[in-house]
Parts: sequence; structure tokens; C-alpha cells
Amino acid sequence: MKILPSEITPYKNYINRRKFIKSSIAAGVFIGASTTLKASHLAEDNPFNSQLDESDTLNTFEDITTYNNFYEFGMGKTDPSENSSNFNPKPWSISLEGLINYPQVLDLEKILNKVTIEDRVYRLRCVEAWSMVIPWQGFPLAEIIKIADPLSSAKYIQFVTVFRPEEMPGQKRRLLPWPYVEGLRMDEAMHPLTILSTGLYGHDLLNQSGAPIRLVVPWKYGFKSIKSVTTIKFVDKQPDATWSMLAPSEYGFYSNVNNNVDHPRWSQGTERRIGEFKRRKTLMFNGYEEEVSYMYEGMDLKKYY
Ligand SMILES: Nc1nc2c(c(=O)[nH]1)N[C@H]1C(S)=C(S)[C@@H](COP(=O)(O)O)O[C@H]1N2
Ligand SMILES: [Mo]
Repeated sequence: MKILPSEITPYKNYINRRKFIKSSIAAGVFIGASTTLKASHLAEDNPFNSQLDESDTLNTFEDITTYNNFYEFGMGKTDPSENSSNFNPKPWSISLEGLINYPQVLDLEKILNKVTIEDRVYRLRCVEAWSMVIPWQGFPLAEIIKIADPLSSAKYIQFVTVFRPEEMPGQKRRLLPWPYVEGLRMDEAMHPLTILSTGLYGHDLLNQSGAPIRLVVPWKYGFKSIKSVTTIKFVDKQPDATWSMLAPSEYGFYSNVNNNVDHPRWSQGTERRIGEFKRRKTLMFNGYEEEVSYMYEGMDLKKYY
């Protein structure tokens, strides 16, 4: 798909614009004029983003929207941007199901009226050992969980991607068992770092990025960040997740970024940042260790990979 220049906010303008927007963003990340993010430029009341390395640089809008994994549109990295123009993400609704007090189908518009969109600059680390730094717009998943009001028996959440083979050519082939599904433990789902994203670089998500709404869990391998979510189901047992179902010895349910636990076929010790040539050392929990490691205390992360 061709992106019309008029449709996107060029990332340099985005950064300048963000510099001048203040009160409208509740926990907005303050981004300096340069594209290099320095900890000192980040809002003090947003401790989650202060993990950004001095050496982290935002990936360009171009990189973020033309190098994707979204098998519903094909297996190649440029397939999602090339094959997703027939996907229509509007209107959209999300079905809240399972062990909750308020099962309902919610229009996305209604959801967006109830939440505050925040800026969250996160690293995304793919299990294939490449990574990006992405300025997302979104809101904590916890806000949807509050609306659903889970019963105490709800221990996990399963997420389901829309199934529309007429609009998603990859779904006409058996590349994966469709629809794509993913899951989180309830504490992971409630964690303030976990967001549902509706945009990046100040622009609504393009189809290839998971329009109109996708999960982002920055301390886990990219495949946990399921795209184009239509169903959020609260369950009492660890739910199926597409990649761990397909190849349980390669992809675990937790899939926390862990430089000490290699993929059976390659090392997870280093990664290639898209747009760079040198390899970087992969950080434990993708650099979010301080915020998230407490959830895995006492767990053998080699067993629960
Ligand atoms: N529905 C769906 N969600 C998905 C995928 C997919 O194939 N289908 N790929 C995952 C993988 S492997 C990664 S690395 C991220 C990539 O997100 P990005 O294209 O925004 O970088 O999306 C994840 N979410
Ligand atoms: Mo991935």
C-alpha cells in the first residue's frame, strides 16, 4: 500500500509538535528536539519510560511501517505494508467475554471516550533478534480490565485478532492457525507498562501496524503484541497463544525477553536495531527489568520461557 504523504505526520514534525503540547497528555513523554532520547528529557512522573538508554534513537515512521510481522497479510517483512490496503478497520468493536461482571461488545469510539491517550516510547524486540524504538499512542490495558470488572476466578486474559480472510489475504492460506491468539497472566495484563495502542508518531495505526488497536507488551518478544484485537476473554487457565501452540519448544507462553535463554535455533544475547549495522546487547526484560521482574520472582525463567 502507498502511504500518502498527507496522511502521515512526518516524524520530525511529530517530535516538534510534541514539544509544544503539554497539558493534553496525561503522562506524556517529553521528547527533546533531537531524535535521540535522553533520560533527562523524559517526564519525571513517567518512571516507566526513564529506562530508555541514552543511545536509543526513535526508528523512523518509514521503518516502523514497512518492516512488519503480520502474517494475516503474508510472511515477508514488506507484505503487511503492501497487502493490507483492503483491510477496513472502521468501524471497530471489541468484545469483552468470559469471567467478568460486565460482558459486552464495546465500540472503539466509546472506549476512546473513556480513556486518556498517552505517549509511550517503547523498545520492541522481535524474537527473530531485531528491534525498534517506537513512539506509541495508547492507554493502559488496565483501563479496559476495569470496565470488564473481572471475577476473582479470572487469572489470565486471551486476546483474539479479527478473522477476515476477504480482507486479509494471508488468512486464505494456512500460514498459521487462524485467528491469531495471544495471552497474558492477569498481573501482566494489569501492569502499567502494558498498553493498547491506537497510534504511533501521532497518527492512527496504519493497517500493517495492527489498526485500529493492538496490544504492546514491551518486555516480551514482539509476537505477544497481538494486532487488530477484536476479543478480550477472561479465563481461569493459561490460554492458547499462537506461536507457543505451534512450536512449544521454541516459543513459551511467557516469552519475556531474556538474553540468558537462547532460542533453540539462535542466540537471544544480541539484536540488530533496524536502521543500524552493529549489533546491540539484548537487555534482560528488554530493559524493563526494574519495572517488571517482581512478577517473576521465584520462577525458573529457563522453564517458564
Ligand atoms: N495478529 C497478529 N499479530 C501479530 C503478529 C501477527 O503475525 N499477527 N506478529 C507479531 C510479531 S512476531 C511481532 S514482532 C509484532 C510486530 O509488530 P510491528 O509490525 O508493529 O513491529 O507483531 C506481533 N503481532
Ligand atoms: Mo516477532
